[in-house]
Amino acid sequence: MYEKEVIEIEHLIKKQNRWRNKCINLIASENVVSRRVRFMAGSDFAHRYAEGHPGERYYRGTSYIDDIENQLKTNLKILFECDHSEVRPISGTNANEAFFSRFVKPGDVVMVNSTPAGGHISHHREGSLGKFTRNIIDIPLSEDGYHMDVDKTTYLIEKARPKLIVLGKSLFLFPEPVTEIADVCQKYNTKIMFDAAHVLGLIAGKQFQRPLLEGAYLMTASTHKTFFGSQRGIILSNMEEDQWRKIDRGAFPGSSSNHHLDTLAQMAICAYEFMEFGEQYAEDTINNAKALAAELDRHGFDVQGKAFGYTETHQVAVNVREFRGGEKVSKTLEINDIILNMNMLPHEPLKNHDRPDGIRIGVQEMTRVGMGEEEMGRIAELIKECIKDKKTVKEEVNRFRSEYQDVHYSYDVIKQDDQQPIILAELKN
Ligand code: DSN
Repeated sequence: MYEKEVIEIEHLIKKQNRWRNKCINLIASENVVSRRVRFMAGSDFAHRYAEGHPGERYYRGTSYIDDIENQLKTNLKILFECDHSEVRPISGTNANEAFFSRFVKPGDVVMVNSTPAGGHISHHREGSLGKFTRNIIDIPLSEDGYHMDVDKTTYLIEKARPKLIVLGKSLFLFPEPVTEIADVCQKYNTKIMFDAAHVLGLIAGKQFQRPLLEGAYLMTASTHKTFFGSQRGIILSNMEEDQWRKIDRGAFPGSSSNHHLDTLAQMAICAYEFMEFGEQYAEDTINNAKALAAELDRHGFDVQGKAFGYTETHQVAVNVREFRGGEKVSKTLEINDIILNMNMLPHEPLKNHDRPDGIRIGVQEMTRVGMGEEEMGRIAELIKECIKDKKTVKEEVNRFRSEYQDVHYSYDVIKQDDQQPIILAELKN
């Protein structure tokens, strides 16, 4: 009865595959997985359950996922130089909730980055954190808006004695001063949580700060922005065993039951890819972001963070108010197959959230498909032609992107005998 509808959905999936493969994809929270990882999607694990930990499951039939999950946990501990890794949350928000639910009690004071300052929705009153306490206060910022004001924050920690301070954010240009606040936090027993969703790959690639070595109590993250995917969440820490056991219960049974074994198995491959190729990838990604920022500045755009070298991450933020704001600019770019998102900037009031001044650009996906600094120059030119010169650049965007179809920093280049040709044919549809 519904076969026509099923066929229509299949068409939509294929259209999406074809479309985003022709686009310049600049959403800072996305990335692509290698073909080898993509080919593993839809394995038998997609049908299975494995609640609990490897070797102590509530279900039978889990020996292979036990082996895979153990390898992933071990490799994450190596990559992030830590004692504990929790891989069962199925998203970054799910990882945050696993922690908040076991650590934050009603009335506890928690300090966070505000939404305009880039704080993630799960850190806020309306998001996950708000389910556990309403006493949420914003971290004071320095005048430029992209850095913490360490003196004011120290003062607030002394006065408000927060139980937790949440660092790391979604508009994330520069490192957080974990080392600078570690002593005062220790003095008042304020734990530092670092949400590394955006910068996980930059940390693993050793091109960014190392929060767990600098004094963070734990690090949460999603796994698919600057890390190689698949789409999941993790928690990493060096905390004491008895504390970790509580967080562990927050992940299961607290915030998930089955933990989506299909993407877990994919993630185990992604971790190996990152161990081999991640350092170079992280370095190239940051260099590309800096190059794109400088070129956009040269074309006259109001690129944020200029006094600090624009960015130390995969992101570039631009104030496009003079072009009728982020909503208008991101729509115009989308019509031309350049995909990015509008974003509030730190100077804006919350009420601007659906018509913000800014756009946020992430270069991590285009870096993974092989683009370098020269290509960043071309992307800046295309954005300028589209927004400042009001030209249609869609055809040129598609032509340009057609030259970057392979996923680099991966084992895709190694032929898998009978399998590889099938993958290539499938993805070209
Ligand atoms: N809100 C996402 C972003 O930064 O785009 C992260 O969950």
